[in-house]
Amino acid sequence: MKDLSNIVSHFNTQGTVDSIKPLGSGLINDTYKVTTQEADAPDYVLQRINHAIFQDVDMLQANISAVTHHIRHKLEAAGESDIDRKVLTFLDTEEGKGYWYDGENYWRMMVFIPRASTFESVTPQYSNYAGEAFGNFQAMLADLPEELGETIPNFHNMEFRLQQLREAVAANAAGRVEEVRYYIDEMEKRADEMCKAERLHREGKLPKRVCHCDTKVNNMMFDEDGKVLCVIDLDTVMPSYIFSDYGDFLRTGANTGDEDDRDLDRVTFNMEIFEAFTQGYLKRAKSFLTPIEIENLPYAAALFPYMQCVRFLADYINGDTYYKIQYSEHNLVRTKAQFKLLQSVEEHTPQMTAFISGCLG
Ligand code: GN1
Ligand code: MG
Repeated sequence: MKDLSNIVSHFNTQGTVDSIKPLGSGLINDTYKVTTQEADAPDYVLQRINHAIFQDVDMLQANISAVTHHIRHKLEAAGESDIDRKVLTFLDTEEGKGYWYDGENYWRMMVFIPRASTFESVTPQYSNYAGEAFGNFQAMLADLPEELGETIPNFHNMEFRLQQLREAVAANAAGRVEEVRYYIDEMEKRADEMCKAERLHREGKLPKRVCHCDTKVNNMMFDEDGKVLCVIDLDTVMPSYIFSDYGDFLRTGANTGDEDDRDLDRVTFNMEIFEAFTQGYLKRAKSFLTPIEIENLPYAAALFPYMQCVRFLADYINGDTYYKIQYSEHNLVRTKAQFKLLQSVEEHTPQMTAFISGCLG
């Protein structure tokens, strides 16, 4: 706490720090809530940036700053109220930088959004708002003047993720390959189909747009009435296929179980959530999406459980070097749960396709 207060003291905050406590359940960065004593001073969020993963912190913070300023201007121009709760506000350090380097770690701070909640699962109604919110998010960023960097190169590139899995299998660093052979084979069976986005892009048929790329359901802030205030966790905002945002929300929001559920009977794809989310998303996004993007939304719904399965599996094989884990087979449990979800999504493909056609009619 003493060290953390010292870090906070390098930022231009208001008020006196009262407490600093861990916040949220992210798998990558360490997040804390900084509470201030005075009623008229805001509370803050302090984050230690995972520098092993986000290696170019200048690029990271430049992306986030471009995106948050652009959204703020859009909200102002639209005459929106309550803007401070609808876009994140990052603090500068006393030297005017967006982060503080303490010689070992990189830290940043933002204003804590009051009276807002995050959820690990959502109702159909909330999903509908979430769909609209991601559609809006992409629409607002469509005319971003800055070109964003890839904060994690090839982040949602399926060919690259498969290559990482194959490298992990070849190295077999933790001696776990035989144990997971079934899942490796299941991933390989689908590899060609799942790399479709990369092929379409190479053929000039699929654009990259500014996307959020981590649209887990718990990365959205909801207000007291269940309306989406804003999308948080902006580290991975970068050019990608719209499939990223559409697919990763469904991967988390439409899963009836948990991302790391041990009970696979709980893990299924919830079509009610799918329908509500898709309806909200298309309401906002159909005006700018191309027919190929729309036609491939069911593919996107499968791609993200698949990609996450490949990533968890590779990390398990590597001996758990990327994701935070709580117990030794955690990444294997996650792999199995994502695979079960993928199978459920696959069963629903014809229904998804039919529903999407209906939304366009
Ligand atoms: C990570 O930071 P967090 O927990 O929101 C990961 C995502 C994964 C997710 C799986 C930078 O997100 O890509 O989908 O875990 N972020 C990074 O839960 O790898
Ligand atoms: Mg998060």
